[in-house]
Amino acid sequence: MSILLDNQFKELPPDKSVDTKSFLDAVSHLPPFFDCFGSAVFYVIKSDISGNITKIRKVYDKDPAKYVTLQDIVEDERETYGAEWPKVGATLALMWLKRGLRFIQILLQSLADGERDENKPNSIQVNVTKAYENALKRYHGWMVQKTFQMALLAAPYRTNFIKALSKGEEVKEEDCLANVRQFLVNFTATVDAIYEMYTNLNAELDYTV
Ligand code: 03F
Repeated sequence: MSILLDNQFKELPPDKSVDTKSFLDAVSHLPPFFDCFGSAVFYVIKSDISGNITKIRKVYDKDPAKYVTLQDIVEDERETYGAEWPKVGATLALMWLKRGLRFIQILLQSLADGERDENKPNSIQVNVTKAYENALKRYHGWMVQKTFQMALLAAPYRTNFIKALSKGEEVKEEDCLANVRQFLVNFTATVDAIYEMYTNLNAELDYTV
């Protein structure tokens, strides 16, 4: 079965609030996926994503009844931290986590849409670069952009990447891409909702690391 469909994100309610527990359960299936890439640079990315999930879960676990939605956490931290907010706590962790999720979303969407470099049809570099430029590049200084260049060179081939998404089974590319499209429905809606929340609460920051 597809690793994606085994770990689908939940459909959002009409008010587009994101249930904290379901969200944390769904995103926690992403980091183990990085182990199958093999290059050390993915360890850095995996740690960053896992670290942010842990930071949000820590806050949630303090009082699950109080923090039912992600917005409950962000609004509570706005009260608690005053002038330090939003560059603090789970608010900051989710700010960065959502950028990584946007990266993954754009990458998968681009693959599902069949975008490819005709000269290198088995490379996903064009898809990865598109995702990076849209989701992350503006937040990265020179050093981190170099790290990206390294990760880009270590990017798996399309066929291997698609195999990994299907847990290593031999599946037809078209079947796997159909699963990707299915996964993207709730995943995209969730990522969009988090971005919208950051805009509405004025919680977005624009500094580079
Ligand atoms: C800031 C920053 N985090 C951190 O400094 C940088 C980390 C390394 C980023 C390296 C560039 C990665 C580019 C991706 C290339 C991938 C090639 C893919 C090939 C397939 C923040 O960190 C902290 O997070 C925050 O807690 C802290 O407090 O200022 C704050 C303080 O700093 C980032 O820029 C976030 C990086 C997220 C990268 C996500 C990349 C995902 C890559 C691959 C996805 C593969 C698809 C998986 C599909 C799985 C389906 C099951």
